[in-house]
Amino acid sequence: PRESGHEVVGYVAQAFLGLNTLAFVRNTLDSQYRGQLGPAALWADQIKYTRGWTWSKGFHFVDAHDDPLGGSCSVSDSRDCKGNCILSAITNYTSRVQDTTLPVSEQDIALKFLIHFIGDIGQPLHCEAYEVGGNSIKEIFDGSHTELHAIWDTKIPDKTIKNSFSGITDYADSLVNRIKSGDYASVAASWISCTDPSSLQPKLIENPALGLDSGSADFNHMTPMLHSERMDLHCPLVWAQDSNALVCSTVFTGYDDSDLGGDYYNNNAPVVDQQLAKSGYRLAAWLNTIFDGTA
Ligand code: DCM
Ligand code: DCM
Ligand code: ZN
Repeated sequence: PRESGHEVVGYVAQAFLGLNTLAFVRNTLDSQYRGQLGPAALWADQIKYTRGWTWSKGFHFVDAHDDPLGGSCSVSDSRDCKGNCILSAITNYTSRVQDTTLPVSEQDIALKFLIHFIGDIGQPLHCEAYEVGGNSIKEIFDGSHTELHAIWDTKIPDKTIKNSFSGITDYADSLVNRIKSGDYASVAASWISCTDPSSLQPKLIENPALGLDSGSADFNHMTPMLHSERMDLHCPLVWAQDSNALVCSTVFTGYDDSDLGGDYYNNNAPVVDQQLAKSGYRLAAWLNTIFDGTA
């Protein structure tokens, strides 16, 4: 299924791109996307089960081994990101997107991964190990059988769009307005308080596994790529901790056997609005810091 949330994040970010960032996006992003981060945000899900790309599946989340039902939420890179996860993936693609020694096609891949992962890291259940990030928790939402993870990824944003907006871009526009001059205006600066990708760069290592292009026969045989202790995971870790805290404060609060399309939706739709707005604003600030030298 199409992931409207990812597209929303891309469209929100688009509204805040600086001139040099926009020029980079237009010159680098696959021409089919016409310079639009929204549609390009879907690419990482579209390819992840296809031949040659399955190594990227584990980059979409970090399995935080905390205890949300016991009321204790936390993310630790040493405990939860052994090998690879969304933290090391964001760090790695942050380096690659700005590595001009790489072919443009590789910078394009890095950009498309970043657009997607900065969306995923804002989803609380992408920063939680419990029940495979909620994928194993069966639920009913508006009469349909689904899982808690999918409710957060898809059902809640889709219902919001259906209830209140004419479509994905209309929803994104409303979030942009809330950031610029609405209820998010006073908090948006705090969403991007960790936005210095340059601090990551010097610590990055060459990455033979991800240097391969998608036509390479070795693509399915990647050696574990990154060692988190050799990288500065700082901002991605801060973002994951921010999302993971919501697992304790709201995802498993007021959650029962009833249809989650009712009170649970009403309680959590504002959280999803905020996380999509936040991820879009962060994505723009992250790219602007790289390509415009200012958030
Ligand atoms: N997905 C896809 N193509 C597939 C399988 C799944 O696009 N062959 C999408 C649908 C899921 C989504 O991946 O809802 C989950 O990805 P994530 O939440 O990491 O964005
Ligand atoms: N996912 C997650 N945590 C995991 C495993 C998967 O957050 N431990 C996410 C990735 C996709 C969705 O759940 O968004 C479905 O995963 P998959 O397509 O790998 O079944
Ligand atoms: Zn994903």
